[in-house]
Amino acid sequence: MAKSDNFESWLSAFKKEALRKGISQKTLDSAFKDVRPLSKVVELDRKQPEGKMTFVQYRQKVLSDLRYKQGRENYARYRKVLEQISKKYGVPAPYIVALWGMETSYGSNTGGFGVIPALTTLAHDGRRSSFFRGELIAALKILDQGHISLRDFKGSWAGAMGQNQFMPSSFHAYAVDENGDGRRDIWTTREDVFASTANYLAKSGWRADERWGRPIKLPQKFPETLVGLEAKKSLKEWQKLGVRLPDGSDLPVVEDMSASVVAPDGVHGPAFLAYHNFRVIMKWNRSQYFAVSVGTLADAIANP
Ligand SMILES: [Ca+2]
Repeated sequence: MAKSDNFESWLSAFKKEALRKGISQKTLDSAFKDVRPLSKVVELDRKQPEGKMTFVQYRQKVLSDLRYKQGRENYARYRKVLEQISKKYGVPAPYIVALWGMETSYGSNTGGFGVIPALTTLAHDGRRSSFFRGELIAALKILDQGHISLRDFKGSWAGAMGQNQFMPSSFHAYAVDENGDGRRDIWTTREDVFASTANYLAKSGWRADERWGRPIKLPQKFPETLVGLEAKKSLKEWQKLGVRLPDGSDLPVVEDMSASVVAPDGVHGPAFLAYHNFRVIMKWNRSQYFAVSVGTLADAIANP
């Protein structure tokens, strides 16, 4: 294939760019020693599951009993440090734990691909090369700054790294050195993992005194046109339109709060009020399935 024939020339041009952007020669020499495109990564990139799963199927898969159980256990185990971080960043601890659980099953499944080979493959491959080229530069900067050794620089096939699966650009924007050892270590230092997640949410506009949303019951014949993040109304208006809590009782009266109605499988499936923080979770991952699941898991962790 022409693609692999020209890999060496692609790489040498890329290295020149990286040098110009301030990456050290030493880092480039070690990071690209023996790096070749990984066919497994190209294969996985071509085969990403599309959104064919319903929300109910997705939820069943990602919110297993085990995930709930481990969420509560981990919340109890790390409660002290979680509450300190929660206070400092203004993000309730159960959301930090829920994102940790959703991303890597509480740190147990962080991905075994070398970040540099994986991102090199995707930057060279062409499908989304300019995005991954930027991520590869950002990844090299992480090595240059000494946050992690090359040997331990692991992530998903698409370059999402550590226990909260930050892309390298998110790492630079949001990762923090919470334990003060000079390294932002989202791979093995729990304080850094938790604080980096909290910082991401805080910087994305999290409102400390609001929840993500809540499950609701829609009235018969609720119009589809009112479903979705575009339609924003006060809780009072939703109440007037017949929206109720799941047990049929009235919505809470909070004067200045607006919400949207989210119903990922349509008006006859599960429905939710989505508050401002729902949109913040969607900055982390632009999927309503994901955001509802994070909120649901956080609620379950907070109220066992
Ligand atoms: Ca640290």
